[in-house]
Amino acid sequence: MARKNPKVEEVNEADIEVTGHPKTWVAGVPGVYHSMEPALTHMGVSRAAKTLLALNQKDGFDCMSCAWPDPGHRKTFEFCENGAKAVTWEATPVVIGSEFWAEHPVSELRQRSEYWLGMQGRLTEPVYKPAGEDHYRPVSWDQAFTIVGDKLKGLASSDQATFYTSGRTSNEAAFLYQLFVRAYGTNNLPDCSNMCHESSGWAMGQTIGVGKATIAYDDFAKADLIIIMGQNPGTNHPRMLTALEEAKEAGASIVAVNPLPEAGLMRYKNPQKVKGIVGRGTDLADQFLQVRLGGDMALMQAVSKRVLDAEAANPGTVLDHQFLAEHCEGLEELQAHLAGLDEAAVLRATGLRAEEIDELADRYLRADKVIITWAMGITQHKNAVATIKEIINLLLLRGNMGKPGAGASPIRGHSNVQGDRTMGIWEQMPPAFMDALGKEFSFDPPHEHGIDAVETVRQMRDGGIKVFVAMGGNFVGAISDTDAAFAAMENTDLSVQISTKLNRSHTVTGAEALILPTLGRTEIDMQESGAQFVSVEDTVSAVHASHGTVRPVAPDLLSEVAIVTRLARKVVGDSVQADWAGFEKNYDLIRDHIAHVVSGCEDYNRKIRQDGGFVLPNGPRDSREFNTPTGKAMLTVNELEHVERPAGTLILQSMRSHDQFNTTIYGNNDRYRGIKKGREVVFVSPEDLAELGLNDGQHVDIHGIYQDNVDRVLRNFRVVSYPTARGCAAAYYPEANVLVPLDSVAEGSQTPVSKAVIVRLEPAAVAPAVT
Ligand SMILES: Nc1nc2c(c(=O)[nH]1)N[C@H]1C(S)=C(S)[C@@H](COP(=O)(O)OP(=O)(O)OC[C@H]3O[C@@H](n4cnc5c(=O)[nH]c(N)nc54)[C@H](O)[C@@H]3O)O[C@H]1N2
Ligand SMILES: Nc1nc2c(c(=O)[nH]1)N[C@H]1C(S)=C(S)[C@@H](COP(=O)(O)OP(=O)(O)OC[C@H]3O[C@@H](n4cnc5c(=O)[nH]c(N)nc54)[C@H](O)[C@@H]3O)O[C@H]1N2
Ligand SMILES: [Mo]
Repeated sequence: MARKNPKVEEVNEADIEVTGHPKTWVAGVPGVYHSMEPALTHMGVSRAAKTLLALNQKDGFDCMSCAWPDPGHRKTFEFCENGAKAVTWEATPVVIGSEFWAEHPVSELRQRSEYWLGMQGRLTEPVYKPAGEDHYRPVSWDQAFTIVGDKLKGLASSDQATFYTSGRTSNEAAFLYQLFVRAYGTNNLPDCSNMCHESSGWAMGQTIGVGKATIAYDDFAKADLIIIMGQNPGTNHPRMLTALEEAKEAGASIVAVNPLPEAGLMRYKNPQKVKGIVGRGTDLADQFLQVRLGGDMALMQAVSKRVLDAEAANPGTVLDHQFLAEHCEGLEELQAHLAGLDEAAVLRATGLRAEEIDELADRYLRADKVIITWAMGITQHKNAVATIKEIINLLLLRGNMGKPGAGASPIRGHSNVQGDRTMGIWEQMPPAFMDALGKEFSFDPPHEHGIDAVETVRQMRDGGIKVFVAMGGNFVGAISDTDAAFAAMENTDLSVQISTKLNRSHTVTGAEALILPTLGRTEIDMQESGAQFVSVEDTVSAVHASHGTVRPVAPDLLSEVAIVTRLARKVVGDSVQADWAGFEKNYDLIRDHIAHVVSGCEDYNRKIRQDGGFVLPNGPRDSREFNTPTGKAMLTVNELEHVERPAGTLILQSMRSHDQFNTTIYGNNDRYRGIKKGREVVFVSPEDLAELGLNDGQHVDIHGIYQDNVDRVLRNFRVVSYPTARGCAAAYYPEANVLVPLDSVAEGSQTPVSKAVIVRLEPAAVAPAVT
């Protein structure tokens, strides 16, 4: 079955094609075609059918492309183009053979693109790079565990090791991983969420007592108004478009707030409906607010101010007085603060006209049930936590929480990032969880908080962290300040990556390095008691089972659960009362412990076997209960802040193309934005280009400007004239990470500010070679 040695061509960035304007609609017939085609070519009909037809089905596996929920009424093709890409990328029968490691020194692999690395195929056996050598070499699983085990046991303090998690890890593996790490003696559990929705968790935790969405899937179809902020669902949560279409058909209006006119926000052609194939599809956004980068906080304050003004004009008729009186605190302070809102500052920050903000306020006032969704365009800013608190303020004023069709909805990214957090992957889990964990396994978990993702880089750089272990992900590829991150990783003694496929983090290593290959979610996980399933939680807290459906690509792969249990046996043994060997044989035993430790997961083994799984309790959503120190939802006062840009500079955001999953690059096109055969582009508005004296098609060097005066630069990027908001530019992540300073983080959540880097564009010193 396995196939080896694919020929993968690196792109030549000189060949980039720009095909004019952004598309104004997404996902009709081309969506279906693009969904099926790669799977059929790469996997053959049988493997493609066993994976794609099982995607998001009851006895199949959970799509690993995003955390969007499954509707109660699933269809056979309950997947999207990008889900199909993710599945194909994982379930490909192409594998990396033993000879690969002798042929390719690490120093060579490091020069390769993420695209080339990922296209080499699946990792199939553990490999080890000794200190001072430039090659990995195959080792046995036992040798691999001995190397990590000896290193961890030899450290002077457990806090000299750090244990990263990406968001694809199952609940079962995540629960055991955090148990192992805490039994070892540290809370150093940074995760991808630190770079992602940490700001949402932070702001919502403080204001409403829970860091998760306060809505269920069905609420979309019940809403009168849905405001989508800083999110590009057409590419990153394509199945959300179906929910939005249903909402529209039920009478909802939709507002999109974004510096870019993203195709998926404008019009949607549902491939499962006739009018989606031959008609013009559904117009989605009723209003598009082309906000400036980082201007959302001002926008939310301005709308709340208008709501309060409307109440003042007609007392007793606008606010939800009963809800505010019973469930909220802080109304008077908020009123007093917004009374002094500087409207001129709002217009500067947002780049919008006052009438546009008036229109949004009118829509909000007319709607009884409002949902606000958001993603990275909101969370990855310096003022992200305050911005999300302002979103909560606006919702609370009219009781848009804990009633059908209304609520706050951060849309999570990785398919199980929310579940991993529920299972204890967080460097600062609350005392109640730690107590329950200690009691269940008869040990005393460490009390000091651990370090997050940014702090991990700092401590690796400064020598405090000696061992880096990653459960999935691509840490140095995903974190900010690429050069600093590379140097920090190289300053460690040992780096260990538990991965499905090759990426940058396998090529930038500690002195010694290990790659431990693992099963993916598509694959049958056969253990002593039979085929195992795992469980995951989506963005609306629904927990359900995921069953692999295809044969693993290689016989020696271990599941994530098996890797953690075997490592734990070497390192912590019976210092905690845990049946590590038993867990590997039968995942029900893990779920029995989850049931005792994780609140909301009581009776886990039974509930997870129910049709569709179960939904975790959520105070604000279920009963308007707010687990804050006062027991009330908190309206908060936040000083208006926005991104200032010196003359001659632009604010640059980093975002995803349509052909990638985070650092995984499936291809070099970005269909909806009209880019082909390359990624090294920078999108700038025609007006800004004229002002800066630059032309479409010209090559520029992008210089980051930051207070530490470090020269961060991306060379030779092609300028694309594009209708983005004035003063705002855009480039792709992860390339743009070179420009994001490590210390540029959101206040409170420490999330890297990936959506607002001040840059100066200069004509390229050296133009790229034309082939
Ligand atoms: N196919 C695919 N699916 C994915 C992923 C993927 O890479 N590929 N990644 C997954 C992950 S981990 C995540 S977190 C999500 C990410 O999902 P998104 O958050 O949609 O991802 P980004 O591409 O970062 O898009 C950010 C959007 O916010 C807008 N934006 C940027 N700054 C601002 C701002 O200041 N204000 C406003 N209002 N808008 C702004 C951008 O123009 C862009 O439309 O998707 C998940 N799903
Ligand atoms: N500039 C900038 N930086 C960003 C962002 C941005 O918008 N702009 N977004 C941030 C966000 S939202 C996130 S979530 C992070 C993402 O950060 P990460 O989660 O660390 O990165 P990914 O690219 O998703 O990780 C992909 C790798 O995971 C491994 N993998 C895939 N499936 C599995 C599996 O089932 N098990 C295991 N063990 N490994 C697996 C594969 O080896 C693959 O190469 O990046 C952040 N960085
Ligand atoms: Mo994310």
